[in-house]
Amino acid sequence: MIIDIIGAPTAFGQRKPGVALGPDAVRFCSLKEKLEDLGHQVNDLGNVKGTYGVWAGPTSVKDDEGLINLKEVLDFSKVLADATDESIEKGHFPFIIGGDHSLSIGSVAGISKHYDNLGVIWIDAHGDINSSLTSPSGNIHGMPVGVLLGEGNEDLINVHGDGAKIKHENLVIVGARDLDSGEKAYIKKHNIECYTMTDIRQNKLSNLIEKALEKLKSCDAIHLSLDVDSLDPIEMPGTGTKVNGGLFLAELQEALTTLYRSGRLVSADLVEVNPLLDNGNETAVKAAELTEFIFGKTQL
Ligand code: DIR
Ligand code: MN
Ligand code: MN
Ligand code: MN
Repeated sequence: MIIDIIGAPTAFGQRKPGVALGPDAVRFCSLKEKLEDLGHQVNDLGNVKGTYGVWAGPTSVKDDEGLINLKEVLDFSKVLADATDESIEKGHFPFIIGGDHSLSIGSVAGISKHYDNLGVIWIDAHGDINSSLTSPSGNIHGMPVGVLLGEGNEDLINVHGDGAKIKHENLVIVGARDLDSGEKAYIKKHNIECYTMTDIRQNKLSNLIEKALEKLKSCDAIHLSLDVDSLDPIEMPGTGTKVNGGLFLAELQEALTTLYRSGRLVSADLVEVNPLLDNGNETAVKAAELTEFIFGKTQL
């Protein structure tokens, strides 16, 4: 396949400096060469740039609706949506490296334009399914799934085309272990498929990915959104909101192999690598290695 690497160095969805350095850190781990070695053609499109730069200094100022950095997130989302839309238009596989998870508002908006029923597999310690009404923090990186489902701020919902970008039945959340009470209620109310860490420990991750693929069988394409905080902090120390009791690298590699072999993935985000919180460059190196499994690496 033809892979477009799109750096998305935004940090406006949360409050810890450093996550905007994620795209370059992962890229510097010979990412392009690794993917070329798997037989793909790889275009590194560089980093997307919003009007407000990469970092305006941490702020915790909430607007009247309870959101932090709304105009910056909105601006970045629009620019990124144009980039992913163009990549899919060309028949390429956009691989978006973040940056905080608010970037998925834009990345998925651009991709979903091309599909009637885009399926999304969201691998994360968190649900990211808050809205301004339920968010305890005001951080928009905790809201992209909510926005994509059509909840919360209208301007965010309407980025790159009016209305919700995904349907409740086309979403599967994997690895959840730190859901806010409003998120739990929302997931139950809308009967959203959600495999928690307990489910994963009882059933094996790659089997649950098979189940997710079955659940999404009527989708015309699948997008993977991979938050590195889904992995245990022992594996990925360099990320902003670590939660103990997470995935191990080997089981995620196996699950990504299952996903790749389905042949149904058309795009992916890899988010929340924060080099300033890393133990050396461990998280960036492991993120690059994990990416190889998204694109078909086998161990033999
Ligand atoms: C929390 C944390 N649920 C929030 N979310 C994070 O702020 O909405 N998402 N860390 O990745
Ligand atoms: Mn996330
Ligand atoms: Mn997370
Ligand atoms: Mn519904």
